[in-house]
Amino acid sequence: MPGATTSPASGLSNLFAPYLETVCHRTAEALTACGYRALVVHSGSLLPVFEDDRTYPFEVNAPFKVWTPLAEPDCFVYFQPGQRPILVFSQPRDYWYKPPAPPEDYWTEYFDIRTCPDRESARALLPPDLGGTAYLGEPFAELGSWGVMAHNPARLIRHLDFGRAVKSPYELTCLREASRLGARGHMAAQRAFAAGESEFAIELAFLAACGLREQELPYNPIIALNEGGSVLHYQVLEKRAPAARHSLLIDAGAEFGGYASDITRTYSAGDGDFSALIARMDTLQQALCTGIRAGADWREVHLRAHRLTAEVLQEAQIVTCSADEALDAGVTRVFLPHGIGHLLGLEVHDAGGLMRSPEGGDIPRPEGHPHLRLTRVLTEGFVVTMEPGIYFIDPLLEAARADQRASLINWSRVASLRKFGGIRIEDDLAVTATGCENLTREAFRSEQPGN
Ligand SMILES: [Mn+2]
Repeated sequence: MPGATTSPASGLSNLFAPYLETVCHRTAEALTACGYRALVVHSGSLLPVFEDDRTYPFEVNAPFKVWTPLAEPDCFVYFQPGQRPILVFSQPRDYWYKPPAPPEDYWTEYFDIRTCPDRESARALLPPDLGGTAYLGEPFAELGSWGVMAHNPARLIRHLDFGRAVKSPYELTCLREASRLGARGHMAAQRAFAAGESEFAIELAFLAACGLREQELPYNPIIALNEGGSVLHYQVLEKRAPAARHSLLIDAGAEFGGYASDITRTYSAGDGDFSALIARMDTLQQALCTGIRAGADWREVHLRAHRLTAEVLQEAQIVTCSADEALDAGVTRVFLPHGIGHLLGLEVHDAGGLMRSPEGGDIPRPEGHPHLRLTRVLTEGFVVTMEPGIYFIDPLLEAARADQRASLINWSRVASLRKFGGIRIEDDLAVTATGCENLTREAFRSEQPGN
């Protein structure tokens, strides 16, 4: 994979075989349960820009990445239970662009690979009768004549997505590598911040250290100096460094084998008071990580995060009341308006976080917490993020100031902290029977110079 100078590819082949077996087994069960004979998955098409001869950057979709880390447009995976999966590989005959070479990697020996020059000719390389076949992917013009049974059937997608939450040893290896690449990027970003660079220059430092281009990242990095940190998905990437430097909030991850890391760190430019608050949030984050193991109910983890946040708000004199009062009055939600974490995998916010079972039904979010993306009880093999935060968000503060919460908030303290934007500390955790493996902290340790 690009930039993976310590690529674990040699070990991946041995891990990929049992992983693919699991995928085949899971898919066979889902097909049977939903009444299909086979599955065809499309990697996606290049999307042209209106009135131009260019296309938008290609993004391969997750259902395709389940089968192969190949990130090329107009490829198809066909799977019929009991048979070797077919990969139809699209290699355009083109002299404007360099056609991709047929894949030769740790995963290719497990597929029957057939090469075609374009999407139209892909059909002839698939079985003639697709009558009992479900199609997954963005529909395209010729698909109507392919004779598939169903396009993106919701029940089947649900069955497949539910199983994706549990990661195999192969997937964990990819996630560890994505974490290492991400940690390298974060360490370079921290140095760029210390050197007084702009948000844009910090992003360039991150990309260079990961060895990835922007479109290869699992999500657009959030790189916010000063009060920008109060915007949860801040996207500006200011090209000029601000006159005064207070803080950096960087939420950025890397990708390996199609799997994402999702990492956030917050730094103070020197202010001791804000540094102490970051350290306090780090302690809170680690306390939350300590409670993660198979059997933990994520809704309780989220509510516990709010209790601990209330204590920090009280200790840091951001609220004028007790921690209990802050919690009961909903004041913690002013400072922490997002969920405490989510599933992580082929997508940064991975599928299936609310599902009660593959058959149907969602597990409701706790009342008053509409943004929580995960409500399931954790199982061994789940990979989740743990991302507590405290932010000084103007619209939420204004709303609190206009109602009964106003008297519970220390407004002069808030005014002095506003320029720092906020704090978020986010690690990726692989859940085990008795605890969890912190992929992010381990990655930072292993990427430390001298290791
Ligand atoms: Mn996250």
